[in-house]
Amino acid sequence: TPDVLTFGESLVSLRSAGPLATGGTLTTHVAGAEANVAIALARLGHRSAWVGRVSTDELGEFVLRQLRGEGVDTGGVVRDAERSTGLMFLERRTADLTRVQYRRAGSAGSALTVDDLRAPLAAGARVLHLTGITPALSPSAREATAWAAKSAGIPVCLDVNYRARLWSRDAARAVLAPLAAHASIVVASDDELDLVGDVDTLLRQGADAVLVKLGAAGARAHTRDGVHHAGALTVTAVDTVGAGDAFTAGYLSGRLDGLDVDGCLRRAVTLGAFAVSTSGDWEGLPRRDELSMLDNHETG
Ligand code: KDG
Repeated sequence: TPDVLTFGESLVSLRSAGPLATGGTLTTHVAGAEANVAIALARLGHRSAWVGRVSTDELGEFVLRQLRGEGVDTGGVVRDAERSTGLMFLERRTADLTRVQYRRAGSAGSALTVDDLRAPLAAGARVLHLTGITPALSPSAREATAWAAKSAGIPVCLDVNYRARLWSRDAARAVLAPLAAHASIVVASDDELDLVGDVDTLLRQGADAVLVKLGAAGARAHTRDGVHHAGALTVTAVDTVGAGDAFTAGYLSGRLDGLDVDGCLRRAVTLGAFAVSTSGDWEGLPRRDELSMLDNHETG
């Protein structure tokens, strides 16, 4: 059984080196917040499994090959012959600013159902990781996410991951706050916290840790024993996409290794630093023997 089971939508990400409107070469990548977490964990030597729907064509094959190539278990993936794999265009607009467009409405990934998750959940894992992106994709994906959070029977990690292009803050709040009540670990950036309620309520509802990402100021972990803080490592930011996923994977990795909260936070900000200082959602993430590469970078 995997250490971490996660599910959601994986997309084919087409990246341009400059503004999309001026054309040029696109490079092909796999994206998706949950896939990013699964890959980050596998790089560190943990067993991770990703479940979701992908098309039966070459794009679906590409997603699966990439995940498998990174050592992610894809045994539970459903091939959907009716629908196409969702696309994401990512343009580099300025040296350190990227912009995203989706072509994912009606995609295979958005057609996820409760039935897709039954067997993988029954097989078990140490942690179930889910994000607030999946319930924004369709009514059936929303139902699947709520069902999984409720019936997991294992600790649940929820990364809020609010995506303004998918739904409004009010719509997100109505779905994500009840979801967070089932989570042992809640991850949010400071501007997302109001979508899942306040820290005290989350801790009272049973969360062990509420992680608040503060960007260049690092991150805080609120626990029943108090507040812990870790500064961000000072690195040159080239691409922040995927940094939150790397952060979450770092924290989960620390938990799986039995580290204390400070150790988990330290690993989380380290993975975040790898993600922002390399290009791609996950391509630049470290293997376990590379974790100490940034140790001489100061925390800000
Ligand atoms: O966290 C990075 C993700 O935003 C990206 O990989 C695509 O999952 C994605 C999404 O829905 O935005």
